[in-house]
Amino acid sequence: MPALVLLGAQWGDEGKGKATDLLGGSVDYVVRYQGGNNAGHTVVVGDQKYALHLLPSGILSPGCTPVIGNGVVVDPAVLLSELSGLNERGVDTSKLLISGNAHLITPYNVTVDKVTERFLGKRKIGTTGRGIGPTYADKINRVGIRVQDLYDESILEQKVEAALEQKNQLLAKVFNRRAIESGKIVEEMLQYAEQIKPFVADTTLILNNAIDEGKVVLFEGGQGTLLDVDHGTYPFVTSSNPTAGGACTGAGVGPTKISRVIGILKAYTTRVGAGPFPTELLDEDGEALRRIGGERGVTTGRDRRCGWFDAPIARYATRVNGLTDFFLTKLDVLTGWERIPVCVAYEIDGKRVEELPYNQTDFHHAKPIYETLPGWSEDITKAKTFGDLPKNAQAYVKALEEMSGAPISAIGVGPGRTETIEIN
Ligand code: 2SA
Ligand code: GDP
Ligand code: MG
Repeated sequence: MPALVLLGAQWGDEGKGKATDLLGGSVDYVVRYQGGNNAGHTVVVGDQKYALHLLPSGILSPGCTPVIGNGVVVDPAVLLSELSGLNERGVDTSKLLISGNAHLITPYNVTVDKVTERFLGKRKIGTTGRGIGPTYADKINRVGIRVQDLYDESILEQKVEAALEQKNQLLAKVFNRRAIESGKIVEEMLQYAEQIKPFVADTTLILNNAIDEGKVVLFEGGQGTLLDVDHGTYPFVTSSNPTAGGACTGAGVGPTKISRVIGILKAYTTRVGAGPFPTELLDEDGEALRRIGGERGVTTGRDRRCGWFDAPIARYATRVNGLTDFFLTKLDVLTGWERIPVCVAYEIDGKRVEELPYNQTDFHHAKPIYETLPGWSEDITKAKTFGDLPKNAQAYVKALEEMSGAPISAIGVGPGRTETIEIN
């Protein structure tokens, strides 16, 4: 199993951090391939809780080399503060590798993100305000600043000037804001350069060599399938490709090298930010899922929207990612419901639709068609094998597996490393 991808099958926050950490002991490299510090990956080790934003979750496994791939956008100030936060807690971060081709989030990208959201008003996306979208926009517009630019002052100056030329006009004319001085930005960026230098490497070469030598490389997705800029609920998406193909472009590894793609799937559904969400619950069930599941943004602290499990979403994730298997998470959160509705298809304009519609308007109109499964009341957090689960919990897992199009190979019954049932 030389290279595998682990990604979110829904709208993010499925428990990717825990799953990556769980595999961390048996992998040599954990690689982030997209997104940036918009991500919030929680890992609970014993009584210690870590919230990782930019760094790969594998950083907590001593034998593992964490890698920030070329597809990631890096806020250098956040990077350094996340590293020092971990160092203070005794975590060794010296093995970190960062691609010289990764793009940098600059202060003006953060400003543009926040100002744009304010400008959109009630049509806003609900971004994390971390400058993610504007940084990817600069990358695609070919005015981005890359990690390697920190080590050539004259190039850095030219690139920052070019990037600011249009932006300053936009900020002045549209948003009525003062121009941003390129000199100040360059000065700030250069402050970070020396501290980051030891980590900068040709990560594509290192990862390809590692795979060829039979080392195990895990690509850790941020956000989730439905937040993918191509395959998600556009425009209510993030500006990168969390789907499996993103691992290839975001790390420089060919698809023939990847043999397993794991979808992390929550036993119910959540999303944070704006956009369609057919099974969303605006009643006390939604409130209970939020409370019991602790559904609050790890980066922004926003309440997550909660709803029942949506099988067309899981099937879609299987399809667009070529999933080999699922890790089902947070099954314990559903303990105590007498009956649990599961969305099996949608009704759209009077017709039954089995698959996620590609048409945005249709998805906005989709009404869930539910099947209701019997619940369980027994505590399942101590379950170690599938057989330890109450019969109705077993039936719930089996029903989800049947509907989702790929086998479930692990089940989360609590946030801790050991609160996992592995199915062979
Ligand atoms: P952005 O900031 O441009 O990526 O926002 C665009 C949309 O992507 C959503 N998004 C997320 N959704 C779930 N979890 C994320 N990470 C944090 C967490 C979120 C938080 O783990 O809880 O703390 O709020 C994440 N990052 C981006 C975002 O909500 C927008 O809908
Ligand atoms: P990620 O972004 O996909 O890594 O997920 P988050 O960390 O944003 O949110 C998942 C939350 O669920 C975190 O608080 C985890 O500690 C927690 N978690 C993960 N797996 C389980 C599980 O099986 N049961 C419970 N109760 N909590 C879990
Ligand atoms: Mg998260």
